[in-house]
Amino acid sequence: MNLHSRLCTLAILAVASTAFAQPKGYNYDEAKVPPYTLPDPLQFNNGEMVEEPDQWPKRRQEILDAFRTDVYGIAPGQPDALRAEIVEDKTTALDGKAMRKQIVLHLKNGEKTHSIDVLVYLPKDAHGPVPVFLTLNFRGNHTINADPAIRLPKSWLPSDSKSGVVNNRATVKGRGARAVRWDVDAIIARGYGLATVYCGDIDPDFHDGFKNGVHALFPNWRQEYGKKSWGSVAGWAWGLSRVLDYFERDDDIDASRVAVMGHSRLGKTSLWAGASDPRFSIVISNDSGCGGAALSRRRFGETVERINTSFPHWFCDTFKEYNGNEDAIPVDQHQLIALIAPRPVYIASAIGDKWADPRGEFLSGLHADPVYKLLGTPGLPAKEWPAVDEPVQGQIGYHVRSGGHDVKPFDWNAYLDFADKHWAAKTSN
Ligand code: GTR
Repeated sequence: MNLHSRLCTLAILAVASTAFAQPKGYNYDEAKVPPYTLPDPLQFNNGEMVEEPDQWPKRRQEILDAFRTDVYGIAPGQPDALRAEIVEDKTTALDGKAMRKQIVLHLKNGEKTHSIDVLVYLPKDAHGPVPVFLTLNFRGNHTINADPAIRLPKSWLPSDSKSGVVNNRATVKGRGARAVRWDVDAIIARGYGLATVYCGDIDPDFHDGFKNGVHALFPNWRQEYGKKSWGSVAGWAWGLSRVLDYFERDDDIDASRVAVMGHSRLGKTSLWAGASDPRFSIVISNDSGCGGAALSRRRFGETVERINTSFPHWFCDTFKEYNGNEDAIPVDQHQLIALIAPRPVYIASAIGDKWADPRGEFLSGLHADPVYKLLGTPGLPAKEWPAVDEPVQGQIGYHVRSGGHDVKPFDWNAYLDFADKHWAAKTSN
């Protein structure tokens, strides 16, 4: 095991052991949340207020710029070239219920190249372009379903014997290892597609000084932007946007109806992807926690200092300046939700996942609601934290599920209901 894998394993063990008990030095007591004042999403940096919807784009840009420079880091635009190699085109799969497509996206910038494997399932009887859930996975496309035809990733994987990883490489033993989190049958049965990419195919999840993965396509970027340069979350989000670039050219996929969904660190990523790329039609974060939907100023569960220490590569280096000083961050995470407005956004929590601060995740939605209302949408149809297992679904959706840090059929069912509601409304427009 190399040093990186060992550090990752230690970090994972540390978090696993704290999933249900209050870790030393971290607050799980609501009464001990310190008083805090959130920055107002509707107040310009010069103190003036946004009064009318047409003033929002200007204020939105201020918030977006702050997240770029102080939280996730500044990412480049499109690379010079993106070529799609269709490795498999609509082969019958999943007992005849679906068609499988596998695509390798070849990215080129200057002399640098990088490739990303995309797996897509579409409903068998689809006529015309299909709306799709696009989501990153933690351990390789082949882990989301036991389907033996899914290509194994060639890129680095963190040590994980349960997912069949040997010497940081995927093996066939990993097939279907994480299928329990992927309700592919339910997605297909509702007439939607599922597309997935292994996050490490975009950027390996360890700290190498922001050099490998898609960062390598832009070798001078870090020199130019320094501590404001993109971290891994921004790299993963950038990769999702490139997949969307490809979807815009694929006649089987309705690129105007793509829901970006992610769990945990990949839920932080789906929020940033949706905030930074307005082409995503619906944005879904599952148990995203600190640096995702949870308010940083509450300092409940995982804190800014802790996340920046355990995972120094996820955010930009500027974010580290707010370790132990959350009140000084120019933004808080409710403004990340507001950046997605007026598009539908769904925030999901789990009651046992205290590390991710479920109440703080709800409060982000609540404090983004004024922006959604200003823009003429119903916003979040709840003023109080909803009861466990009772989803509320307006333009902002929310639920707190029973159980712990995970993705369950309950979560998928809520996302599918949310998509039905919003995409059906769109079709009838
Ligand atoms: C934990 C981290 C969380 C969450 C989680 C995950 O170690 O503290 O912020 O992102 O990892 O991604 O599984």
